[in-house]
Amino acid sequence: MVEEGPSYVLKMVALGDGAVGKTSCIMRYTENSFGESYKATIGTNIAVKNVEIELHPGELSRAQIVLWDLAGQPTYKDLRSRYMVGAAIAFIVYDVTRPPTFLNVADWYDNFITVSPDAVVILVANKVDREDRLVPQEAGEMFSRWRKIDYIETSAKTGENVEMMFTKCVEIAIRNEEDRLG
Ligand code: G3D
Ligand code: MG
Repeated sequence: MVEEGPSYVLKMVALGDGAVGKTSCIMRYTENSFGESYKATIGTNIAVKNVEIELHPGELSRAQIVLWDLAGQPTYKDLRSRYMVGAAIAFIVYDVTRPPTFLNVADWYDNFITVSPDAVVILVANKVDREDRLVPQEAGEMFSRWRKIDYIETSAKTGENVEMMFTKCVEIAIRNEEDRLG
């Protein structure tokens, strides 16, 4: 028997430079699609995903993940206050074919952690399906060890690791909520 456990609403924000694949990861996760037209929308997009996770044997925790995604080429200034405030989770994406997007990860991280110091953060190396990769795995792992955050390699195109990335941080965020609420 699996019992009804507690339910949570978790805000999750997408961070990272323009065109790294933030929207594509969200589309892959919420609709299992790639290259659809949602990304033409202007402003902040909100997508919702309901998940059920068996964190403790025999008890299902439910969570509604509210995903915030800025359209266009975000700058740090766009990401002040309202966008990042109250986020339980952030995923910071870079494009492994474009080193400058990796070099900006530290700024994205610092900006976010100032606003939401207790949030779960995961670093996402996206577009690993591409043959013209330039940022090696070691670079992402270095950042991950330095800041003590998780690191994962994804392809929104093939779907590789995308679901796992979301599930992983949602699980950690739910555990944090549980600890916080006692
Ligand atoms: P953003 O939301 O971070 O700005 P998008 O990025 O999700 O809009 O993606 C930017 C471009 O990268 C899109 O191409 C998209 O199809 C492509 N892309 C995203 N993720 C991947 C991936 O994992 N692999 C590959 N090969 N391409 C990816 P266009 O051509 O539409 O600009
Ligand atoms: Mg986008």
